Amino acid sequence: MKLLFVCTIPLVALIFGSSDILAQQKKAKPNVILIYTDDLGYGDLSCYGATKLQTPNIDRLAGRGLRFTRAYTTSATCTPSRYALMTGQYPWRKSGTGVLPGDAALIVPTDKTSLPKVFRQAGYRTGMVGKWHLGLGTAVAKNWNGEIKPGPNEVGFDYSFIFPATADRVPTVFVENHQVVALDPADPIEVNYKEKIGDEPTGKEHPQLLKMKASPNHGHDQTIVNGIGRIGYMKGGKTARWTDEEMPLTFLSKAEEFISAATSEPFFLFYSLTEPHVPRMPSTMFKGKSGLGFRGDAILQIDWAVGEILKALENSGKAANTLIIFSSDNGPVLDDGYEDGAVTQLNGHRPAGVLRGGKYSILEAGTRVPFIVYHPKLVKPGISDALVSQVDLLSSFANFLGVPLPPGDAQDSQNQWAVLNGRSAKGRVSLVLQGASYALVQDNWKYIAPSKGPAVYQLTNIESGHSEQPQLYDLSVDPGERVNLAERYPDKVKELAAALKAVTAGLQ
Ligand code: NG6
Ligand code: CA
Repeated sequence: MKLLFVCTIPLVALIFGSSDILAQQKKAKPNVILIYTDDLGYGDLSCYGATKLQTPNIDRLAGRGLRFTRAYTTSATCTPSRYALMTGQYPWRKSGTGVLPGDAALIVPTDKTSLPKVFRQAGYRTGMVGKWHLGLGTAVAKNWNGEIKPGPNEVGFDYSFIFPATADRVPTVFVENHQVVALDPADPIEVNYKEKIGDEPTGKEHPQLLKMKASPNHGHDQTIVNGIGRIGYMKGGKTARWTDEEMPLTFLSKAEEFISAATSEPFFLFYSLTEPHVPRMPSTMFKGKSGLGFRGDAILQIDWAVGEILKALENSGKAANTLIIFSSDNGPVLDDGYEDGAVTQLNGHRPAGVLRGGKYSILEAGTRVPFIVYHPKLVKPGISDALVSQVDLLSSFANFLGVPLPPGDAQDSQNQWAVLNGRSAKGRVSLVLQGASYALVQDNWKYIAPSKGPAVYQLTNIESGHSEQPQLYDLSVDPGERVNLAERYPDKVKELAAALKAVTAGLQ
């Protein structure tokens, strides 16, 4: 069949002209949108069992698409998970891939394969809108007022509209391609993570100026922007600073523009939402809507944005050939720096669902995340219990699009295309997780390597999973990791510890 296809192309090309054929071939490739949320938990969506809030648009994706129950990010925080997504490499193989400050240099290599480059090589137009958090420029010291590079464009995106780090870190500005948006050259930006610069009030010195209180000891009490204390100090760039309440609309309109600009070429859009990461400051239309505080409101805001993207696809006639992946970069946290009602108005909502732990944790809730794949034709709908990791997206799309990977690149990324499209239920044999410690999931077993540290993180009140004893759980009957079976199955512990060691040899 394949041979026949290959042989017929030149003949048809002779008749219709080869550029038409190429256009035809290009057209058949699906557009791909990766919707990536920030700190959304396994139990935060109604299609994953939440009852205290409803997410009808995401539920619609899940209902018509493939909903995974055992999909993981590589890490329990943002930067490393995103590094793995972009490179196809476990982040702990490279030092300096932990949560980055807002002035960090780019950590993704520009001379290697990346997820957007795979699409680009297959003839796609690639775009990124939203949270970046993988560093910009070649050094911490950089001129925010000139051309800021390398960044997402050098990693493989033809177009980018981002904010540099997290919404709680300075500089609180958007960067479009290489330039800060709406910057007044007469009011240049300076950023400092070591000491206060400029004479603007900080959250620490002037807490009465804050519209949302910073939680004690978290450190979100430095430069105040839009009434919210941030991590880090900045001065200047007054006209360029964002208004948090507008953020979802800004990102959505940039995503919509990117979608509607696509004509003959297929596109890949990395739509990287900031919700429900702190500071949660939803738009007025969502404030108070969930009854669960601003965190719940932010989740409703995500659902709305997903609905708007679906509408944009329908309206532009692109819905029939667009594949959508929806997921999160790490697990949930309630108090991550601000008193925003997430704790006091939780109202019985369970952000982690049945899982134990949360963001930062090596327990399941740190890295097991919602993961939905939808395409009206290519993806067989249903529920998949296959083991998959986000690090696999790179190889899976490379395989699907026929893009060869240079040897040595994307070394941890496995081709799981048949699993992602629902044709196979057999996912990975094993994967490595990074949080408070390291863990190996193999079949239904999870082994957590012994580590030292607090059992519960004091600031966030999250169980870390630290234990000086090995931990072994049977996730098929105990996804909540309640019963440590390590003493009962010492041989299994040995086997999995050795397997983890083999993968992580040379760990940094
Ligand atoms: C932590 C911050 C937290 C959040 C996180 C990054 C403190 C005490 N807490 O260090 O508020 O910004 O980093 O989150 O500084 S992530 O989702 O981008 O990984
Ligand atoms: Ca995150």
